[in-house]
Amino acid sequence: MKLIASLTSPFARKVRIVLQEKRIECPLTVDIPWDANTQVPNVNPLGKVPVLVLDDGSSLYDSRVIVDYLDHVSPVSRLIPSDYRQAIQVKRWEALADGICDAAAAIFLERKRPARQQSEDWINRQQLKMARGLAALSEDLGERPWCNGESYTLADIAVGVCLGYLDLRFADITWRESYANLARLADKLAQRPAFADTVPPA
Ligand SMILES: N[C@@H](CCC(=O)N[C@@H](CS)C(=O)NCC(=O)O)C(=O)O
Repeated sequence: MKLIASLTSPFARKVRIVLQEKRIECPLTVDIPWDANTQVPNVNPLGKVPVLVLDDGSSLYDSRVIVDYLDHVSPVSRLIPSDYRQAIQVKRWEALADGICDAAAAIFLERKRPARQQSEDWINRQQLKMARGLAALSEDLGERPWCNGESYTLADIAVGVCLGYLDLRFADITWRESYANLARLADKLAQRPAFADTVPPA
């Protein structure tokens, strides 16, 4: 098994954290899907990372499928509850956090285009998704210690990775000032070796 990922992708970081939390050994191949010589389309027709290449040569994508797979192949540190309703709640948190990352990545890419090709309407639309998404994360977390239930789950990983991606790409978004509860969660998660070891390079 090997993971193909870029070091800045929040989706790939989510998978890398899950691998570490579950003590699954898996070599990492760094491949940036925007590079001219990328090999990613050979293993994922969508040309996106992360991709998990299994021992039989088949590939798994996207990150949500991969983390689901990893949580089921090893019983160590279950990150998705076995109860179906609880599992769906965790997956909903993940969908929200990933969706904020999608909007953030869309803005990041749009801003890399030549100025005259950029659409402010498009950027505004993505900014609204991010703003509403952050407000929903904070509202749903409330004063509880973890996103779902009484323990650390994939929901916390997805939210922590999302907040880390905002810090990487949007230092001007002062989410810590607006949402003290998210800041508390992020600080707690940052103490975990799996988070500390996967901080994206600046
Ligand atoms: N829903 C996907 C999103 C993956 C994704 O957007 N990855 C980005 C890097 S952060 C990528 O590979 N982009 C290349 C492209 O869109 O062509 C997942 O969860 O894995």
